[in-house]
Amino acid sequence: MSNLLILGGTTEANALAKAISDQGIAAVYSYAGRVETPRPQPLPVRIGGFGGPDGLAGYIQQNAITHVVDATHPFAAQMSRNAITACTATKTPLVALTRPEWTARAGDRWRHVPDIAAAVRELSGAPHRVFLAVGRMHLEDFAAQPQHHYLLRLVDEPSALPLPNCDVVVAKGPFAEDDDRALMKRHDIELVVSKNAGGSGARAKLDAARTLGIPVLMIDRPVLPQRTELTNVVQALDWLSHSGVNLGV
Ligand code: 3Y8
Ligand code: NAP
Repeated sequence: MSNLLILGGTTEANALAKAISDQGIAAVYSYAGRVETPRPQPLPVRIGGFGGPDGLAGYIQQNAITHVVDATHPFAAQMSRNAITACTATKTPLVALTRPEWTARAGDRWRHVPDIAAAVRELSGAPHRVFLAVGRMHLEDFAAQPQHHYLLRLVDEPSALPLPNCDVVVAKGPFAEDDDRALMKRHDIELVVSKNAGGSGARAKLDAARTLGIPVLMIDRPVLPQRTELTNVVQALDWLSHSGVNLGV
């Protein structure tokens, strides 16, 4: 009898959860608990860390988890590393459901940096109006460059902000290009800072930047250990079926 653990928090994880639920397969959807009201799921949900790789291994054993699908975000590197460690230790089949990196197209004005620290260094120099669309967790890093006027987009209303000169938009994606274009024009944005998240939910700002001729500082993904990676739900269902999961219909 199979019992899946989906490490979630992305558009792809949500699409997989619906497919798994529709197939009547036993599964649990896991959130870290980063935001106040995470999207409801058609599966049982658990919220919160596992307590490192050993905690995850214990969870797998105590809950008779038979397969793990790591459908977390490409920047959720620690969770992905822990999943590899725990699934190796417990001999549990693991697959990653991720999305291809975004690549620049004609008209894009991208400058790549290897990580968030390098993006912060790139922001030294004269003040600009910067759309800092990388969420909340790394805002403190950008306090090293307080000279800019920042537009921040956050999932929840912030309690305190480490940046003296900023406007805040509270919004949860997926986002649309027209809305992001209007937002960037309204705030007279001169530079966009973005993670190379991939997928459709966060790319609106890049399409808007191209249309408006605004440069983008693109933060490359953290490097992860080797694992099987799939990029759509059909592939994930096929992998599950070949890993012994009886797909209902
Ligand atoms: C808690 C669970 C769906 C899935 C929604 C995707 C798309 C919209 C775009 C911008 C970029 C950012 C951020 C972003 C997007 C999807 C997807 C995606 C980027 C939710 C969610 C959780 C989180 C956590 C949150 C982080 C933050 C990052 C905001 C749910 C809404 C910036 C990533 O306040 C915080 O602590 C926020 C933390 C991790 C990155 C950061 O460093 O702050 N995501 N986002 C998950 C958990 O608890 O396990 O409510 O649905 C999910 C989604 N956010 O179709 O509904 O799949 O990528 N999420 C980035 O790309 O840089 C916003 O504003 O342009
Ligand atoms: P992270 O830095 O890789 O993980 C840090 C710790 O958070 C993990 O070691 C684990 O704690 C816990 N954790 C992370 N994801 C979890 C999950 N799905 N279920 C249970 N525990 C989880 O992760 P992150 O970047 O903070 O991402 C957190 C969540 O937000 C993930 O669900 C991710 O998919 C989603 N998300 C992240 C981004 C982003 O930009 N980072 C963007 C969109 C969505 P323990 O060690 O205690 O087990």
